[in-house]
Amino acid sequence: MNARFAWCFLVCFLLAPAWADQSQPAGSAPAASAQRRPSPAGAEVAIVDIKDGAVVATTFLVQFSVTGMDIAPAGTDIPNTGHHHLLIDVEELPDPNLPLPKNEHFMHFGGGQTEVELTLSPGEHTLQLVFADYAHVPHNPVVKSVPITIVVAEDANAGQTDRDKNP
Ligand SMILES: [Cu+2]
Repeated sequence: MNARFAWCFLVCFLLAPAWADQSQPAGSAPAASAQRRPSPAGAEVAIVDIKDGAVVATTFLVQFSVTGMDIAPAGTDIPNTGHHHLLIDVEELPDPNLPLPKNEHFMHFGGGQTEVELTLSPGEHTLQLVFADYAHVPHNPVVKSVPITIVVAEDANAGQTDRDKNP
């Protein structure tokens, strides 16, 4: 009786720390949703000076703003910070519990950049900003802009918005 109790006690005592260790982030990532960084109420990102329906040249400048949070480069885990992502022709946001993909539809600005000179094919395109943390995972709740549709004109000079880049 006592021996059995002691055995049980020993097993529990030895195994408990092992289970506890598995819940630490050191190993493979557990439930990613628990890891998402919070965003403060009222945090916003926006595309500056390009309105929904705007006609732009094939090469044009897109500038990003963020309010209520600060920019930190990817890999730097500071509360209330993140970096911009420009989503091009993405109809539906991917699972916010996972890092944003990296491809021609998901541009990362992990260096903390706040603008990009884009070159797109003529026709309609959608643009949307999503802010994400040091590990490219969107905050909770997700800080994103309303998607806008732009029309890239055939004529490189048509609709030039900010600067005249084609002398
Ligand atoms: Cu990123």
